[in-house]
Amino acid sequence: MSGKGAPELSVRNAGDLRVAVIAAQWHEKVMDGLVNGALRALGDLGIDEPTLIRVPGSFELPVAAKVLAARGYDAVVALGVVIRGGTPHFDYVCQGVTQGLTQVSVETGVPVGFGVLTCDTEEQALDRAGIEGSSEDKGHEAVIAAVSTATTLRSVS
Ligand code: DLZ
Repeated sequence: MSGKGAPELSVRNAGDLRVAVIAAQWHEKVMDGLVNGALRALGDLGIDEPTLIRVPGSFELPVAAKVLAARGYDAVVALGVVIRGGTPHFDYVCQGVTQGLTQVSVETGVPVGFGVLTCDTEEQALDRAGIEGSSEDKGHEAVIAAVSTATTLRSVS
């Protein structure tokens, strides 16, 4: 994880988990970085056959997350990029996806990794996309957070 105060998470015994990654399609270069970071994290954890589906935009992430959570996945990871434009649309999409994913996670009990970048500029998004020159790798982080939560919850059941 990165950012001031972020923990170093070590995830064990995750290889048998069923994990789904849902990725929006706006802002292709940033999304390619987020998806690659997420798949790399899953591979490192021994989760070799994750499900990857694409939805049109970030606003569609919550409904897809809800359907996959209901189908028995142990963790879901939502990836998207929303970049501020000249209208309030940015705020509505950000609010919808954030509240929607929170609701899915809490209502289903399935951890949902929040890999949605909400940025003022494309440069900010690229800096978090886990590509060459980026300082952060938010797709990777979202996987680690969701899978870590899933293994922790399983260990206390
Ligand atoms: C409409 C829209 C706009 C303006 N910007 C973005 C964006 O920056 N990132 C993103 O993931 N999606 C965007 N969308 C599309 C919405 O998420 C959604 O797909 C459409 O409103 C159709 O429901």
